Formats: sequence, C-alpha cells, structure tokens
Amino acid sequence: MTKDLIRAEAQRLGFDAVGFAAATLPAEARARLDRFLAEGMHGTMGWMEARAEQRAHPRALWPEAISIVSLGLSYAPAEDPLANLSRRDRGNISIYARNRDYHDVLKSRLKALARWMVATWPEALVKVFVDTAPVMEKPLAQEAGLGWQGKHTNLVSRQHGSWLFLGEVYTTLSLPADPPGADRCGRCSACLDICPTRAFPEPRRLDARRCISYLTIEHRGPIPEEHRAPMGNRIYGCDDCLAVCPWNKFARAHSEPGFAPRASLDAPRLAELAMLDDAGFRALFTASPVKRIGRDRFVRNVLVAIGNSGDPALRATAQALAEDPDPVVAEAARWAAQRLEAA
Ligand code: B12
Ligand code: SF4
Ligand code: SF4
Repeated sequence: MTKDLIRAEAQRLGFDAVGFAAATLPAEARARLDRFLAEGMHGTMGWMEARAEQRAHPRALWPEAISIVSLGLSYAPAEDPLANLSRRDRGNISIYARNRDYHDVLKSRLKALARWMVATWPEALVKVFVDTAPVMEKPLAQEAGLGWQGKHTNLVSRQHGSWLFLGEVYTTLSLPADPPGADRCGRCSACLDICPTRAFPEPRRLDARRCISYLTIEHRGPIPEEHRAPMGNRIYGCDDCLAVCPWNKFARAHSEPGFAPRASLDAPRLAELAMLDDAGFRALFTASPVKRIGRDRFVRNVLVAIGNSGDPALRATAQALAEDPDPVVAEAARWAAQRLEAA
C-alpha cells in the first residue's frame, strides 16, 4: 500500500514519526489563529498575520494539494535540558540550538523523501515545508496522528515526548488519513506552572510576547524590564515547558550527530560571549540557528543574563559595553552594570 511504502522510506531516511492527513484543517484551527492574532499575541511577528489564510488552509497555500505527509525528527537530549540554569556565569542556549540548524537537517531529508515519491509515482506533485512556510505544523501533525497539542501548545508524542521537530510533504497523491492524535495531558499542568514569565493565559494558549523564546529570538529592541529578571541566564530560546513534560520519560535520546551539543555551545561563559564582535559571533555560530539573530540581539540577551548573574566579577564586562554603538546593547549593558552594583 502506498502509505506503507512512504512510511518505510521516511523511516529509512531517519524520520522518527510519520503520519498522513488530508490537506485541510478543522475550522477551530482558523478560529484560534484569528483570536491569537486579534489579541496581538504574535507581537511583532507580522509575517504570521500576512499569510494567515494559507496557514489555516493548506489548499490556499497550494490548491492542488490533496494529502499531507507529516514528519517528525526527534531531538530528545541525552543531557538534562535545565542543568545549566543554575550556572549563573554561563549562558543557557536552548537544546535545539546547540549545534546544527534543524531546518537544514530536516529539509534535506524532506527533499530526499519528496524526490523518492516522485520517482516512485511519476504523476505525483510534491512540495516540502519546514517551520518558516505559512503552515500550521502542530495542528497538522495532530491531524496526522503524530501526537497531540499539549497544554504548552507544542506537539507531544507518546514515543518522543515534547522533542520532535516537524516538517511536511504536501502532495497531489490521495493518501487515506490516519486517526488524529488524542489529548493525553489529563490533569497535568507542569508546563504551565513552570513558565518563568507566565506566558500562558490559559492552557493551550501562549502569549508569545511574554515567552522567553520570542523575547530572545524574535523580538528586536530592548527586552521589556518586567521580563528581564525571569529570563535568568536563558540567552537563546527556552526549554522549561518542554523539559518538564512527563511524556519525555518515554523518549530515547536522539542519534542525530548534527544535534549533539557542540562543546563551545553547551554552557558558554557569559564573559566571553559578551565580548564577541560580528566576525567572532559568526564564527562561533557557524551553521547554528543562533546565527540568524545577529551579534547585537545576541549580546543584548547575554547582558540581561549578566545582569541576572549576581556575579560582581561580571560588572566590568557590562560596563565595557555601556557605550556600544548599538543603542539596545548599550542600554542592556547599563542596566546589567547597575543591577550588579545594587547586588
Ligand atoms: C510562531 C512560532 C513560535 C512563536 C509562537 C509559539 C506558539 N506557540 O505559537 C515563538 C517564538 C514563541 C515560538 C517558540 C517556540 N517554538 Co516555535 N514556532 C512557531 C511557528 C513558526 C508557528 C506556530 C503558530 O502557528 N502559532 C500560532 C498559534 C495560534 O498556533 P498554535 O500554537 O498551533 O495554537 C494552537 C493552540 O493554541 C490550539 N488551541 C488553542 N486553544 C485550544 C483549545 C483546545 C481544547 C485545543 C485542543 C487546542 C487549542 O489551537 C491553535 C491552533 O490549532 C511554528 C512552525 C510552523 N510553521 O507551524 C514553530 C514551532 C511551533 N516551534 C517549535 C519549537 C521547537 C519552539 C520552541 C520549543 C523553541 C525553543 N526551545 O525556544 C519554543 C516553544 C514555546 C511554546 N511553548 O510554544 C516547533 C514545535 C515542534 C513541536 N513538537 O510542536 C515548531 C513546529 C517548528 C518546527 N518545525 O519544528 N515559536
Ligand atoms: S518556552 Fe519558556 S517562556 Fe516560553 S512558554 Fe515555555 S516555559 Fe514559558
Ligand atoms: S507537561 Fe503535562 S500538561 Fe504540559 S504538555 Fe506535558 S502532559 Fe500536557
């Protein structure tokens, strides 16, 4: 059967989860996206609003699409994702960004699968997507049976916990849908309770403007003061709500060499990160997703962590950046120096 062949090939290519859905989403997905946008919870991610129609309706993105193959790649860590949070002289980089950019890893496998599908069924048309396209990947993965959207809004899998990257092959092949994933959160609320910035107004609704992932990666300009202290030493992304999910205990550590943490990014020293210039920043983050945010935004985050470190030895580092040519960096440096002085 066509689906079995595709599933087997996806597994051979290294995907950890495979499911099939029709190229449609339930009406609630659109309604919830509209509410998220209407309440401004996307912050400055204007690109979410610009192509909302295509996000909510796969066929508005590609009218010929009949079915969707939803694919998951595990990045379940062998290490404790929260271990660095208590090392205040170090920066904590989110698990997903400690080595190669997952977009590259996933996209090459998605393309390989798509090429194989076209070679096997020459009448098939295919398009591949991962993350940046106007696609609602989590509701689609739930429709395809990969798991369910947990209360932290991410897709949770019984086998891989919260640690799956998602990607899709849209196709003109007609593939019967798998049963959708059923909600298995029950009365658990661990992910909601641990969130340092209280970013969930209610279960399954995230106010991105409060999320440390948004603040450290997407947000330009100064980080609002109310969120600086709760950020602690998280300098790129945040894993807290993922890491506490009890379903992670079934996840086996991933075996993708590109996702094993680089020694230089595992628990880097704040004092060294703050001193990076553009060239040093680009060299340290070669092929890493961190590179995308640029030196200035990154050093801004590092300075917030320095301000939170309580370490008087880092005060001189902050002071050295108080006149940085980038006004956002300079402001964060002054804030950090003052905070350490008060400490
Ligand atoms: C924008 C975005 C962000 C934003 C906003 C996140 C968000 N939750 O919306 C920010 C920058 C904060 C972010 C952070 C992260 N992200 Co992100 N992000 C995206 C992106 C590009 C779009 C997500 C989206 O459409 N949001 C809009 C909202 C409205 O949609 P939604 O979250 O699906 O919302 C649904 C629920 O709220 C639900 N809902 C609401 N009420 C109710 C009630 C009930 C009863 C039910 C059942 C459902 C329900 O309905 C909505 C629609 O179905 C996707 C890639 C993509 N193209 O899909 C990656 C993606 C979601 N991100 C991902 C990751 C890994 C992360 C981080 C873990 C990174 C990190 N370590 O820092 C964090 C996690 C933060 C969190 N708790 O969500 C992965 C998640 C993989 C997975 N297993 O789910 C994705 C899929 C990328 C990928 N290709 O792998 N992200
Ligand atoms: S990623 Fe961190 S800040 Fe964002 S919702 Fe999860 S716990 Fe909260
Ligand atoms: S931590 Fe609990 S509530 Fe949150 S996604 Fe996991 S099972 Fe659901």
